[in-house]
Amino acid sequence: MSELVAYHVQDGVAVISINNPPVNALGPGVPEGISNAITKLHADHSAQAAVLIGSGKTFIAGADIKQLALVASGAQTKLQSLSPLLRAIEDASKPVVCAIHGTALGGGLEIAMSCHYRVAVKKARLGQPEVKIGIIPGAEGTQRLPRLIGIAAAAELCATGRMISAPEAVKLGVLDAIVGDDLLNEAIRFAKNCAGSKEPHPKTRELSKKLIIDERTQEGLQQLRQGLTKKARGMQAPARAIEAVALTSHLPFEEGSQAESQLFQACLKSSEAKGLMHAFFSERAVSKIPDLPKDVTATPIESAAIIGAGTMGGGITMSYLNAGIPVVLKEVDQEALNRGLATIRKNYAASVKRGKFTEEQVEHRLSLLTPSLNYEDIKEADIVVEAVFENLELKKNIFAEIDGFAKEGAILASNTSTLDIDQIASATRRPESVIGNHFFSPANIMKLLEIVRGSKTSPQVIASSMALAKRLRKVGVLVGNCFGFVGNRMFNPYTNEAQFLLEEGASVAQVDKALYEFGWAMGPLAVLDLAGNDVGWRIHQEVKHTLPSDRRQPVMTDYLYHEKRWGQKTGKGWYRYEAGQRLGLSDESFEKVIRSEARKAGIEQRTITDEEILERTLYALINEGARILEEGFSIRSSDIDIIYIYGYGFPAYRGGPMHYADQVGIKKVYKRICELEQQQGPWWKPAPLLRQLTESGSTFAAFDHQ
Ligand code: 3H9
Repeated sequence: MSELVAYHVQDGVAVISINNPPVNALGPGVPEGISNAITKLHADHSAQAAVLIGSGKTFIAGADIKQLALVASGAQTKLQSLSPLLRAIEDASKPVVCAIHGTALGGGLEIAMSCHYRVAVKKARLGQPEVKIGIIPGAEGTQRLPRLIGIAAAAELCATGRMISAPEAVKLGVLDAIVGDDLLNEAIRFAKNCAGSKEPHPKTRELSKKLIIDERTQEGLQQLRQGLTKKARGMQAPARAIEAVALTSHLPFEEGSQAESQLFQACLKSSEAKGLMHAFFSERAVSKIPDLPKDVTATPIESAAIIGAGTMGGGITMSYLNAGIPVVLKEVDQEALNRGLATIRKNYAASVKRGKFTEEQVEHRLSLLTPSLNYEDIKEADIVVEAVFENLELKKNIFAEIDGFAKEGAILASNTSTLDIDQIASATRRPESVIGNHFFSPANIMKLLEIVRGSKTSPQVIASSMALAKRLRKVGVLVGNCFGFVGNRMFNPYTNEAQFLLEEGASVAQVDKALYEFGWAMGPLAVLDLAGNDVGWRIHQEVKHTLPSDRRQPVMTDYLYHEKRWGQKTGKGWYRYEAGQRLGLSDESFEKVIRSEARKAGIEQRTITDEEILERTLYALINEGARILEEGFSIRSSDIDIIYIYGYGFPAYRGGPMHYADQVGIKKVYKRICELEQQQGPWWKPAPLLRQLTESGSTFAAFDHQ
């Protein structure tokens, strides 16, 4: 028997346990091991039934995504089919009971559905999450699940990838029973009962209930498709998952499974699968910090103090409260404090209205909040987070104050989005405790947390911030201390280029539409209006004296500021906004001003294609990303991808800007940037790393693994 799958008989029942840590993925050897165990079961007179169970913390979390990624990238040509194994389990002469704890996902659920019965502990979760990595269930999941729970419910689960709890799974009909936490013994008892039954043991593939698309189902599928056009914009897999599930209404199991297999193969070869699988592994790679000593431990964070109750401070406070961490929220005066508290309450009330939280949950969260006007009150906090206006002197003053009150060992974090952490740390007597925790707005919603290490930040403070990010349900990415860190440093050339394209003849709507259709959550000009053009102007005032004189600057910056075209907050910016509306409308008169200002600046007007818009904005992003990488401000190119997916709305199915560059081809990107340097000017100088990768025929992915 393979070491990955063990077989022993306990109390007259064969226990087949899978032991492939950490998540019992169906890597090479696991399907074979289960198959051998089923063969053994046939001949084993000491066993009247079998229990299939996962060792460690979970049942099977699905096919091995590393292997899928090899096939998706073309590095491996064939993927072993699971169908023969599923048939072998289902046709076993003795009942097979699947015992689930942790998660049964993807191929794991498909194996579970080929067993005659399924039981699980209450905390188990089940699902077909394949669409989240750009594929559909490929081992009969789209054909078996509808046979258990009907077309409408199966389509929803396969198209959204939503995981369900064990109680929901019982209700839907995926599970036969929830059992106590002594899973193995409970499952053995269940299996013995089944073995004693005279009834034939159910085979999912032979079930045919609820396989008709009646009017109600039709409506449900229609609604599902509509929802996906918004939530899964630009993606193929969800629609293909629905298509595969719907086949059960008119194709017998065998034919349906073959059709599913073809759809699965098509998805597996898509750039969407490559992008999403890259994002899956990149998200998990961010926690690996090469120079962090192995023995460093994170300080547990049991209480926090937030300085500043503005938009960011309020959102950060909610993130902590949502994670069950008590917060002292400090402001300078009662009015500002009241305003901040009112916004927090308003946001929570909206969450209750949307059904995200119950009244009780909100009450509990608010009971963890202590408003304050005194630094005295931050004394007990394990972490103090400064979230005030983006001004270096102000932040330094505040850190000097914090230093006087915070307890020894407390983490002192700044939510600065651009400023120098070392300068901020220099205002304290303990720079080793100071770190950047850059949240993204709205901070209670956005998943990214840029964690900025200063030159003196201690390994323990870094490890603690990384652990804290997980607790706050954020993706924490460690970055270096350069102006704008990773995200905003790259965003600047990206949005500049968007503005240059306007100045050369594109319209506001054209630029945004091209990038929205590429898959970004919003176009760059709409983002500037959301963030506030006054904020951009202020940052520009701080840095303009440091910029090289030959660096092209957008011509509209001062105009936007002085005309109060600050964006959504003043009802006009790049777009105009109707009262209470967030959707920007084209503003013809303003477009004329752009044309005239551009002409005044001597900029020639011409027709701009969508292709040029995409190249110039995206390549500007990639070029800066390459520079950040070679300067060591990001550990991996894939960390940059995660920052852009979770912080800036870059489409996950394109894998992030650096993965996108690999997909386009580094050589092509480099060549075009060289041309742009000639046509546009020195700010397009290619990053040396791009040249180096081009010359060695390498990629960002390969650079990460050096
Ligand atoms: C599929 O099944 C297709 C089929 O229809 C048919 C095919 C023929 N493979 O997330 P964590 C690794 S498609 C390989 O930090 P958690 C992960 O990279 C698959 N590796 O833990 C990490 O490695 P490392 C459908 C995997 O407790 C480690 O395990 N299934 C896989 O927060 C821990 O992961 C899915 O899409 C995998 N399938 O969450 C499920 N899964 O330590 C994807 C995990 O080296 N997985 N790893 O960085 C998940 O959603 C979460 O990992 C899970 C655990 C909820 C299971």
